[in-house]
Amino acid sequence: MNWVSTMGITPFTEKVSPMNHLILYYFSECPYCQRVLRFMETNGIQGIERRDTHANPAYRDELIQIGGKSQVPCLVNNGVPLYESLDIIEWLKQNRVA
Ligand SMILES: N[C@@H](CCC(=O)N[C@@H](CS)C(=O)NCC(=O)O)C(=O)O
Repeated sequence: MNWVSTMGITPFTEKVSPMNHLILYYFSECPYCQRVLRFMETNGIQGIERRDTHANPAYRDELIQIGGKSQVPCLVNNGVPLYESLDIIEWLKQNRVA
């Protein structure tokens, strides 16, 4: 237990805690997805599964099931969807220990 966990924030360490199953739905031509992917790359964020909704239409269907729409990027945290690239980046900043 540390200050991060007492605040209910799950830190990104080298590997995201197995408590959090994080999936980023995206497709590579999408500039908003590129924004999120670039942020992840620049900040060395690993441990987020990537599901390309153009390469695999089943992932698109899955995203619609989870979040009600096919918009990407969408970060799904333990089944809870978060849309909007800037909100995703903000969430990543808030939940990451530098
Ligand atoms: N404001 C959103 C825009 C996201 C967006 O417009 N994504 C497009 C792809 S670039 C999209 O998902 N369109 C609907 C679709 O493809 O089903 C963000 O910043 O994430």
